[in-house]
Amino acid sequence: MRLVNPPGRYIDDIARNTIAYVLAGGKGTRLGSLTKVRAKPATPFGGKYRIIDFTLSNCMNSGIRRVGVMTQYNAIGLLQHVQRTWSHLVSEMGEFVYLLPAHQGSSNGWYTGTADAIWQNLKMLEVTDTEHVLVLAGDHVYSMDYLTMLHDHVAQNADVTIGCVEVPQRVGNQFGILQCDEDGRIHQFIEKPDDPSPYALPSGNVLASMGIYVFNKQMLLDLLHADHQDENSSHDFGNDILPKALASHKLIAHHFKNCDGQPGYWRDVGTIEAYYDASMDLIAAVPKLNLYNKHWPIWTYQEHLPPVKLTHDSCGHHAYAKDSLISAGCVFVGAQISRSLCCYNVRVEACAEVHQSILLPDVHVGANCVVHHAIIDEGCVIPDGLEIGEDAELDAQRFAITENGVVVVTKAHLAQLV
Ligand code: ADQ
Ligand code: ADP
Repeated sequence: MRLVNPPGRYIDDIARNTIAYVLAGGKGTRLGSLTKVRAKPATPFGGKYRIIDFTLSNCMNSGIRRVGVMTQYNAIGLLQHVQRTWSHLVSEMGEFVYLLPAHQGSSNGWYTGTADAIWQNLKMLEVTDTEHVLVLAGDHVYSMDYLTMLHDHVAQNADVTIGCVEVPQRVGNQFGILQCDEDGRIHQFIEKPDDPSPYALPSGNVLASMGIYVFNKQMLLDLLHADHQDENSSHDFGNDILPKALASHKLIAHHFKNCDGQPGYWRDVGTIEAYYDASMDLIAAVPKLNLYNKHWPIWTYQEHLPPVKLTHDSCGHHAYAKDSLISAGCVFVGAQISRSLCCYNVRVEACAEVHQSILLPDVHVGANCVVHHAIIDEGCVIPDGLEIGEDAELDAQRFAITENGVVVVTKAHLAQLV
């Protein structure tokens, strides 16, 4: 794998003098059964990727090749994936992706909050020649050129720049909400307000922090130092560092836009519903997130797998797939797949129907099954004839089901079926 920067791009001095910290240690409890066995950033997404691939690919494509990834809960799969994907970086050229698991930082403990995760890994800042620090999250799905944000930060002479997008008021309580003047200077930062309505923009939306920040190095050190002294702090950027920094520092909002000036596509896939919706967004004829953009590749690691195969069953039923994303190694035998996303190595047997569903890697759907409006977790074997997504009451007893009726099926659920 050779990393190339998009044509006409070069790694400029600002990118070269930036290091990125990727926060990948949250518990991910809102993703429910999907994150019981793996860290949220390691959750498969988009067929062949894992969620963290988006942030790390954005770094590499933006020319930021010095990255630390802070991990803690259920980290084994995440560590393995990041290691496999980025082991080829050229350390002689100062490129690296360091894995920074909790318990190995300066205090030997858990990361108590996002700011504490960085505090415990300041060594990475000390040993590198750095002007700017980019703080990112490992659980967002988007393609973003961080260099635009860095240039904005420098041009505005900001101390801290916060990436932001407009979101509807109804989801405003899940985000840090910003209020700023026409020049983008932030006057208020309210972390996850119960009622976001007072902060509504003329569009009716609210301006949400994407949880990604550019800091001037010294500013970050000062802020973290002050935070560390504060016994009442939860050591979190959204709750502590940013609201406090407002009084004494210049905080600027950077609106995430595509190169055509339109609002960029960004999703925090922190809940099952957001994960399901973002996956379904990919299936659209013209998806808002373009995985096929050769100038902005999403890098990942995947084992070598055979091509997708659609074949008829012994009774002559043909297999078909429409409006779907199908990954390598999948085999469909006389089965029908529609509006679905199949990760690698999925097998669907005779006369089974899969509709509006996400099948994670290595799923096996038995003959005559119906899978509708569901997420089937990695490695699940659905026994012949089982119907999922047809009877909400029954599904709620056997599996997990969201408010919007997305059924989540894990190996643990299947083991309990008699
Ligand atoms: P949340 O996403 O709710 O809000 P948080 O749970 O702190 O914030 O997670 C931010 C990132 O840090 C995630 O990638 C998570 O995995 C990671 N993380 C959490 N705790 C960690 C720890 N102890 N050690 C290492 N990593 C950890 C934040 C901001 C909001 C903003 C949203 C946007 O606080 O203001 O609107 O992100 O999604
Ligand atoms: P639209 O219907 O305006 O094209 P999208 O398909 O982009 O909206 O997104 C679906 C819904 O999710 C919209 O209501 C959109 O405003 C909202 N949304 C956009 N960004 C986010 C986000 N980051 N997190 C949660 N919801 C979002």
